[in-house]
Amino acid sequence: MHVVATAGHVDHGKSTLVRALTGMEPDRWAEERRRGMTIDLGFAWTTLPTGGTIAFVDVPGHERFVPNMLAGVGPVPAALVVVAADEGWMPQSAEHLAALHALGVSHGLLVVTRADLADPGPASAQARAQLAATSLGTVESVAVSAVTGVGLPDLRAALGRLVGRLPAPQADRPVRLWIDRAFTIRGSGTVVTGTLGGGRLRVGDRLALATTGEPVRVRGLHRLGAAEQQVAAVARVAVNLRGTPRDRLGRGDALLTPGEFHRTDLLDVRLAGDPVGELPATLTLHVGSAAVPARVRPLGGDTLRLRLARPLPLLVGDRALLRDPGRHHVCGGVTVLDVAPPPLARRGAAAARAAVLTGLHGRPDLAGELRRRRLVRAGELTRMGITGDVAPVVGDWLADPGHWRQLGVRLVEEVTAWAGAHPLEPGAPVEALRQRLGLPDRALVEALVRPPLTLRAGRIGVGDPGLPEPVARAVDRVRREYAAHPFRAPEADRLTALGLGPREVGAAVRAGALLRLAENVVLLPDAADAAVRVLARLPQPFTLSAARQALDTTRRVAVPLLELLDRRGATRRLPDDAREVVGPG
Ligand SMILES: Nc1nc2c(ncn2[C@@H]2O[C@H](COP(=O)(O)OP(=O)(O)OP(=O)(O)O)[C@@H](O)[C@H]2O)c(=O)[nH]1
Ligand SMILES: [Mg+2]
Repeated sequence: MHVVATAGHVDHGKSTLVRALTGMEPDRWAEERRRGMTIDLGFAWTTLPTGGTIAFVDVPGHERFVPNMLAGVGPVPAALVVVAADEGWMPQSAEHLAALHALGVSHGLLVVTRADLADPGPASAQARAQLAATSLGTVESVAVSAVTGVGLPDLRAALGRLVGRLPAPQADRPVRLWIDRAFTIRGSGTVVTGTLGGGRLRVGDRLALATTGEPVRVRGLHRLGAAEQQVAAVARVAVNLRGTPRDRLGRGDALLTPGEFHRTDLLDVRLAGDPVGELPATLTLHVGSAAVPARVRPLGGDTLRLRLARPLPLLVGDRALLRDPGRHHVCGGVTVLDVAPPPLARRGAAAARAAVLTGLHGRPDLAGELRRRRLVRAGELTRMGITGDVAPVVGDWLADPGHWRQLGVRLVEEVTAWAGAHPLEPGAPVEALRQRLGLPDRALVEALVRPPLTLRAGRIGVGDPGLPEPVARAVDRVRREYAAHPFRAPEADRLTALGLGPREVGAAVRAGALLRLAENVVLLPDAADAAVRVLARLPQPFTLSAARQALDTTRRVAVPLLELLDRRGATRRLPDDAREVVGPG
């Protein structure tokens, strides 16, 4: 299916033309038929001689209803520009064309209607000249009369050629369905309609509302009035939502594939149109079917920062337009450059930002985005419409290669500085390094570790982070001195004499080089297993005194050592305070 919108001045015969082509009534409201004027969007469809289906979004021409017109045109890639032979080019012909141009619509036809009332030649020439200067460029033109039927077969053939030129739909993309109508059907509940430009909808899908983020569930789908299990882009579609009250949504909201879009109320854009310095402070941004008040801040050149009255699910490269509703004036077309721009706090920040934006063109540029953001989650970029093939540094973190190398160098510096300041600690804690480097995730710090850095137990050191060198030497001396009496703990002053003050003892214990039994009571770490072997040779159960003698040590050591072995489950304390070694069986 293809979707084409009408455009043109009030009363120039848009709805009559759609009716003649489709046999369907685009003016749905009684008031529209009574007044002979379209107020809101209308929808109708037909089969082309080529076999394809074409759906029309029929828009109102009256100047009061331009916002409705924009909601219909926003998500549609092609337009039928309608001009009446007997009236020629008129103000809303111009405003509608300005809107199509601002949105970058590049596919269309010129239809000169009411050709039975006047020679279509002059109106056609006039309109073609206007179109030629816009994104539509040179288009086919057809003169028709809905009264006599003249030109309608030619128009059908031209429509076949037009839709043949439209870009192929991308059905594998996430869904962003801009809602253009919302209503209630008794017995079914809330129904929304829209032009599905990309992606695929299925009954049962879970989607999210763009405005509030709240989840919704697809209960039923209609395409061209018929129920379907799934609908792929491009299509006009009606979606019945399960359990979502009608007042939760409306035109300008969107149904989104959950988690796939970044919603933003702050964006940087390029404006093609009026000089940015002369814009009013508040304008309306039209994108998709949405119309949202926007505070306008010129940055420099043709770039602006927009602060929206409510967040929208926008992608880099989206086309939108800015309009001044008071003056009935399309200020220009907007290309979204950045949907997550940095704050402009410092003086001169706006000018600096404008300089950055000069290099942006709204085409997703992953390498450039990484250069500017330096470190960002891949999912975050995808949600902004920026995809590409770059391997993450860890998890889904993407890094600018230059920045990543520099972080690696800084990490070595920080670890070295830490080792200087804390010579007895086995390396710097990852969390402390994360803070020093200002990184958002510890996994990034760990991913930066490469020789000569080593990571062990949540700390990063240079070389072996286990045991600081002076402590290792002192522990060695203890080992030599106590080899013959492995259960005799050195007294505090003996430890000090061996170079093990309280801080060094702490470092050795943390590194597992000494076993602490109690304050100032340390043994070598293998002493515990050795003790179990000695105790196992005693008649079971044994007393504290028997253990002390067998281990050739004092109560000062024996009491906490046995308690440690109890805790480890190597020995068991009996009710009469005797113990037994817990056998391997
Ligand atoms: N004679 C003649 N009258 C036409 C033709 N097409 C439309 N009309 C008449 O022109 C008037 C306006 O037609 P519409 O189709 O309502 O015009 P429109 O462009 O949809 O108007 P809006 O929706 O209000 O912008 C109606 O009275 C139509 O009958 C035509 O080809 N020949
Ligand atoms: Mg109409």
